[in-house]
Amino acid sequence: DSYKDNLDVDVLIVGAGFAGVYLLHRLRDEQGLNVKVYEAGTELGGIWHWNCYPGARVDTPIPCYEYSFPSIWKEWTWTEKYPDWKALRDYFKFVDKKLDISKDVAFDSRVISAEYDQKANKWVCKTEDGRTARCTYLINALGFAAKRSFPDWKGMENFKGEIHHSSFWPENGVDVKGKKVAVIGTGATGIQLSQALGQEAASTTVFQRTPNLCLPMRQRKISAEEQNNDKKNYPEFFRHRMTTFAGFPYDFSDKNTFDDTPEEREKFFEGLWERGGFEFWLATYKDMLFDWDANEETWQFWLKKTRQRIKDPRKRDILAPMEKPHAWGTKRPSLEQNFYEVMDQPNNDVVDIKNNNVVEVKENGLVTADGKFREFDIIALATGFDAVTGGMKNMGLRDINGVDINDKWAEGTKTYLGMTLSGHPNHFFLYGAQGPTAFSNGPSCVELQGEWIIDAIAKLRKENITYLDATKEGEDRWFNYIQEINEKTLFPHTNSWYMGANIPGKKREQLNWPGGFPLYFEKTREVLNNDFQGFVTQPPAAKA
Ligand code: NA7
Repeated sequence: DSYKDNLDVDVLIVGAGFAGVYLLHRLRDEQGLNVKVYEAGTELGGIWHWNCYPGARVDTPIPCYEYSFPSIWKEWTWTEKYPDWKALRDYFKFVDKKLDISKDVAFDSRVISAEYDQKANKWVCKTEDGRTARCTYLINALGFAAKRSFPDWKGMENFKGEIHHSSFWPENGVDVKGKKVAVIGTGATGIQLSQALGQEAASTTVFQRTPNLCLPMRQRKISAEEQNNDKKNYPEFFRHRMTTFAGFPYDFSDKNTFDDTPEEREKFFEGLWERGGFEFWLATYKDMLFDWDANEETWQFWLKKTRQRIKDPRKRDILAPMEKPHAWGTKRPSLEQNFYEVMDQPNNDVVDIKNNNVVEVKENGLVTADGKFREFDIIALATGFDAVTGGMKNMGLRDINGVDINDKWAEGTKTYLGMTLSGHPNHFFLYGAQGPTAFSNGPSCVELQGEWIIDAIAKLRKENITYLDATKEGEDRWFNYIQEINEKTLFPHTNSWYMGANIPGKKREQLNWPGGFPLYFEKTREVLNNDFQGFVTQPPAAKA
């Protein structure tokens, strides 16, 4: 490895997933900067390097879930509308070959501290194994799921079978044939895992705290011919995805729920349902995530569609209960293929742990609060992540006064524009706190924010600005703006990772920008066009 040495570079990027690769390519090859990447894993791909559990696949259809670089999409061909982790890994290998990425990535390089040297005007980052990188610009490209979350059950270490977190699944897979498997959690991951394992293992039992209000994926094969025909529209497609609320190929309707008659509404819902994917979530009536009555209509349609798929009445009442667990769509729905049918099989089961969680792990199984013991050979933890903020809080990041980001964020998350932090000069991050992150998909969000960061750095260099630091006022304004939008939505009423409510002790707050892509673009561009409004610069930015 040629990067086992200390570094002194223009830009250090931390993380080699969609974001890190995008920024490395553009800053290095278009701007001629000296750029290197530190990556904790052993390959490119970010979450797709870590997520290799059975059934892992994207929830965003191609060509939305890929780079808009013509040199890539013109030559790359997928086989499925929603690619799986293996296809994503192949995609990153192809990107690597085309853009020569890996030569500037130091793998096995986990950053454990990042501090600003005020004399040199440089960030100094240290890796776990003692290497140092000094850089003018520091960019965190950690993704939103860089820190795993584990339950703190008694006796975990006593389990004699295999126990794996979804994002730490063994590379060579786990042989579940003839085995009794427990899946903990029903987020996007838990649904995919149990759908896959439920067709392979002797039995799969899902421990569900909150039902996932899943949507039909409508997966299908896509031929090379079909893709080649579509490619003439790709430039327009990539332009369009940036103009939608969530960076998807569709957007909310201009109508409110009750603008339509019940018959029209039923027909509209049917159409969304049949087209599948997130259309029922993100191409629906524009008041669905704002108005309780509107939301109820969506919920009732979902309930009817889903309950009719589950024959076992007990399982039906757990997986799709008559009582609404939370406003529909305020947690990211999982896209399933045959999850409900798989769970309905007599050898599979679902346990409602809402008021009866696991309290102890024995050497051969799990005990729930009611004292019941269930025997298992394999436990799959699909318990998610300290999402959105966990990654940045986990890398020893300090501001110019030495204040740790954990202390800075102890009373609540503050950022400016979801890309910078006060007291962190020349430091950018993306696909994290207070950006469109959770209400989006990786590639789209990365290109939206990445483009801003690239333009900001270009402007700094052009105007010979050596120091760019967000003000506290800027952070407060961004924070208040998020609250203002968020309070109008139904999101704050639900416990979700969007709200930081999945981690015990984590402050409950909207961690994402809930205003959609177009408004985000407008607000962030305004700052660039107004000489870094909300930042302190040295020397002061030139007036336009
Ligand atoms: P999520 O969406 O955070 O899901 C985690 C699941 O695990 C969720 O159902 C949780 O229940 C459950 N959970 C978490 N901790 C526990 C404990 N201690 N006991 C029982 N159950 C628990 O993570 P995913 O990996 O599925 O997906 C993350 C995102 O990645 C996803 O939205 C996609 O965008 C891709 P809860 O719902 O909190 O009651």
